[in-house]
Amino acid sequence: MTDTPLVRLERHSDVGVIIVNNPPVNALSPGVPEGIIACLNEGLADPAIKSMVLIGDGRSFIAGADIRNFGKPRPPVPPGSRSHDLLDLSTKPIVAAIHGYALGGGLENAMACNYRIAKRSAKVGLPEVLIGILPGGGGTQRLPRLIGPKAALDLIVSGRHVPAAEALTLGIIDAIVEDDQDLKQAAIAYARKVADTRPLPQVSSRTDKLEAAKSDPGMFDAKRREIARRARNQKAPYNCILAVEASTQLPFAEGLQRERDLFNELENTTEARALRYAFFGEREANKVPGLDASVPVREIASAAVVGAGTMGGGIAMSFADFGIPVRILEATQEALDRGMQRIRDNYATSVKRGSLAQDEMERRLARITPVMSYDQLADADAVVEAIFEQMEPKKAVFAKLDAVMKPGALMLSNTSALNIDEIASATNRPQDVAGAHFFSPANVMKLLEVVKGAKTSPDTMASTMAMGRKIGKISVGCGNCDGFLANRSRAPFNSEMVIMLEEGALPEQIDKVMVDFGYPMGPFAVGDLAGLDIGAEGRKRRAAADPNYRKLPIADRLVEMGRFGQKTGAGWYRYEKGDRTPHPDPVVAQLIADMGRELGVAQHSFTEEEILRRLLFSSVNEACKILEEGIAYRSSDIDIMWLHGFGFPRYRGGLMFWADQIGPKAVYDQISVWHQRYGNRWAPSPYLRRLAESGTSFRDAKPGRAG
Ligand code: 3H9
Repeated sequence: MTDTPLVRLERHSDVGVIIVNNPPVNALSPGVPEGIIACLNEGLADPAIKSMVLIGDGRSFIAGADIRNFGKPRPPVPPGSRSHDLLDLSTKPIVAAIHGYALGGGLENAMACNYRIAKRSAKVGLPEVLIGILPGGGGTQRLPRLIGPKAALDLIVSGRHVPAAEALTLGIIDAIVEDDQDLKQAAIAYARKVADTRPLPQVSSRTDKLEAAKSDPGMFDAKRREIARRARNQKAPYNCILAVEASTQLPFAEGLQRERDLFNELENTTEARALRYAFFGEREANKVPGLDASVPVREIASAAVVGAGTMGGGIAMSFADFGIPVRILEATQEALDRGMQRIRDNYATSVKRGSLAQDEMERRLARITPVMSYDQLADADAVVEAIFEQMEPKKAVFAKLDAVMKPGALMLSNTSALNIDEIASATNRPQDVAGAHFFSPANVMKLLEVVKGAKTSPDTMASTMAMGRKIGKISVGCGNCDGFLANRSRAPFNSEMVIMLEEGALPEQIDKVMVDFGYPMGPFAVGDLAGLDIGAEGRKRRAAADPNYRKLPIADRLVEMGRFGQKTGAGWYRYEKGDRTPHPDPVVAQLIADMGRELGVAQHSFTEEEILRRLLFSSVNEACKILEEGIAYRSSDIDIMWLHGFGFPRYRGGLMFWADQIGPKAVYDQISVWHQRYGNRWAPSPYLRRLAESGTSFRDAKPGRAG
């Protein structure tokens, strides 16, 4: 018997069923490929077994290689002896039976089988590029043979998950099993049906689909051009293209070797390490210290939103998009109508773009009920306040909600900066109050910052985190302070970009550095998109609260001039009517030069590195203060917020991962120099100093004063 706890062979008379059992997702951890090979050999050696099935226990087929093992030394596996090589050589037919996910190495093993069947709800894909590598188990050579190089290129370079129905059309799978049918029984029946088929269909020996590449030799260069902007600074997408290209040029065995070489170039790049870190950081963010599985999570089956502005509307759409009925409240009929119209327009745009079907739009809209009285919100399981960012009106809303909401309702504020404890003080149930900070546009952006007030109960926190996940968000928890984790860590960046203008930099120069770094847009262009008047409000509030607050006179002057950004046709840039392209504006250049003189600031020229570091180090320093205060639970939470809230390039891991590549000591030394030169705003955080002295990375540092 070759059974191990990870893989076992079951005999169903003449069919051998190889079952992988490595919860939670049947990753190919050490022992799993070996177990598959052992069971395969046992099945081949047993004359009673005529055909075989490869299937997964639990919720998935096989979700791929065990990502935790990348970047660590592994014993070399000689060519030709991996599980996919041996499945490929089987003399008895093997049927891969897929449910849940067949991803990466999972699909690669399935493609080495002779047949593939999948449940209708299953998904398949080769998502390796999303963790900075390429399919290294034959996927780049088998998929082009199975579905043609062009379709394979599309799947491997995007890494997208393909639903079973599309997989059938493409030819990745041979049949679909309906979800109410028993997959194992269906696979056994299939295996019995094909038991005598010879020659066995073998993907590796197919060449018919490769012909397509001969008639379209330009497809690889076209793909390189297509991804040029999106994949800038990255290597994995280009190696994926080279590997698929090799499948059209080399015999199968040589193609496998080329795939291996291209894979080896990637495994330890900073890009791959950053993407693996982001993958695990997203899952780690779910875990709030002190909240374990014993904390009860309240079921959110209905929701309410107060305020039908841009944020409120987007939040209502987030609930409706995930099947949760939601009421949305406004004070006047006119505001309510305007809000509902904006929601309708947003959905209509998606329909026009082809990303949403008309009937689905109608279903989602039907889940959103406009109301004008607080009583109509009373029975919702969760309510999110999303009115404008001022304390007193927010407290008034919470007092009204306190009077009507049913006991146990989650009472959430979408504030991006205001004190949750003060908001909660307007109610008699501060234990039910938490921050639920959505990012704009709320129905699109994945981040939900969940803020714990002093009195927020563990189950309110756990339930709000779970609510976020239920509506497709990445929930990240944090403590309460002005700006919380996201906006507080970002604020110094926002100041520094304008302060550099006082010293002679131009918005377009700074934007270019950040776009080259990997941001989709430069920070000044983003400011114009969001509206410059919003930042001006926040600055007024901070200046009133803090006498040492560093003012930003250039930004304030711009707002005084009525330049609010795209919506007024001018901001940091000028805009042609009906066009969102930012054009550098001589009026702004003149304003910057005049203000620099007026303020008496010495002018100098900037290197790209100085711009990048001035912006990001200022935020790293603030993030260290946040970690020291225990507002952030771990440094990777800051990174996940920057990835999903601020467009930080994922392949750089996030603010703190990026800073770790430079090293806390080098960051500290530079900040100390700027502290001398620019004064207090650059005072280095003691936490950062301790890391620099002890040689501890941000990643390994513990939050809190001991960090
Ligand atoms: C590859 O295959 C390379 C090959 O070409 C061969 C090269 C030689 N490894 O996401 P969830 C953990 S590269 C290790 O919350 P869901 C995850 O961390 C791989 N761990 O569930 C979490 O742990 P915890 C290509 C993994 O239902 C738990 O499982 N494959 C792996 O929302 C549950 O995960 C991929 O890139 C893994 N491969 O989503 C697929 N996968 O509970 C990566 C998951 O401790 N995985 N875990 O936090 C996914 O995309 C999603 O996990 C999946 C399920 C869609 C499968």
